[in-house]
Amino acid sequence: MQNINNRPMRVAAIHDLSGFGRCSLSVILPVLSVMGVQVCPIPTAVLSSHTGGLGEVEFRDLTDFIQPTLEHYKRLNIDFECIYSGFLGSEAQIDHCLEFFSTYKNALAVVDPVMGDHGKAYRTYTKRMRERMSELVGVADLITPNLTEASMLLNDEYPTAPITRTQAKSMLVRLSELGPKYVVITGVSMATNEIANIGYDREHNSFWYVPCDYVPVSYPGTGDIYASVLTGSFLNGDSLPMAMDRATRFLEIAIKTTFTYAQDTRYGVMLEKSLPYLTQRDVLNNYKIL
Ligand code: PXL
Repeated sequence: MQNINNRPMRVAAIHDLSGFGRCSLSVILPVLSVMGVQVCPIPTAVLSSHTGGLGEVEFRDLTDFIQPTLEHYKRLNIDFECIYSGFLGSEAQIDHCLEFFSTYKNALAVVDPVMGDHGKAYRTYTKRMRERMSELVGVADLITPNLTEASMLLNDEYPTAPITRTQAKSMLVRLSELGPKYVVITGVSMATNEIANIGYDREHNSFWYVPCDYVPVSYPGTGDIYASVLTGSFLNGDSLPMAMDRATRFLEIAIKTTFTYAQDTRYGVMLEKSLPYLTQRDVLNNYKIL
């Protein structure tokens, strides 16, 4: 997709680069590229692997890289259609992301508030960082927390039981009240016995529900892939439910494909086998009204 500037849409992606385990920039780059979007990666840290159970990880913090990178881009006078932040390695990085968002005010501000999963915070996330994440969420147009992160942002107890439509809508609206006009919560166990991704578009006051096939395993990086497909889809002109549907269907393909190979789940999803799906511009309609 070309925009009015006669070039592909351009995204500044402020995330970590984890070498092994298929998450963060390692998956964000191929996903957005194959969707026809240019990614300018701004690594917040370099790690030998993700932190999800692969032992002692080599970690180099790159906090002092972000702000000078922004200064360079300002000197170059380049524009971005989207600023997209994710896993952050230190509290100061939140300030640097805020600077990025305020510099490119017209860009779509996507914040994936990567903080935890399965009801628990990631070990690199301090209490203070979790608190400050709400400031970043406050300037976002679109956020994509999983249920753990949504509960943390709202200071709610993590719901251990499936949630009702009313509870789901309440969480979406309260998250939107923090700032973002589009909210998507991923991996929600619903009282209907389905796992679904749910969304809210404040401007149109519409609530969306996209059920997913249940697979009895969980892989790291799937949140990064989901948020990236959603962002790419949005930049390509899809509506919120269409983008949610595209991201959900892609994750289903990637997860099911990987599951058939019975690989160690810590190695992430076999993106290499699934990426061709994203070159299609199918019209999807598996979304429902929540
Ligand atoms: O996918 C989220 C993520 C990103 N970056 C790092 C991680 C994780 C999840 O474990 O460890 C370094």
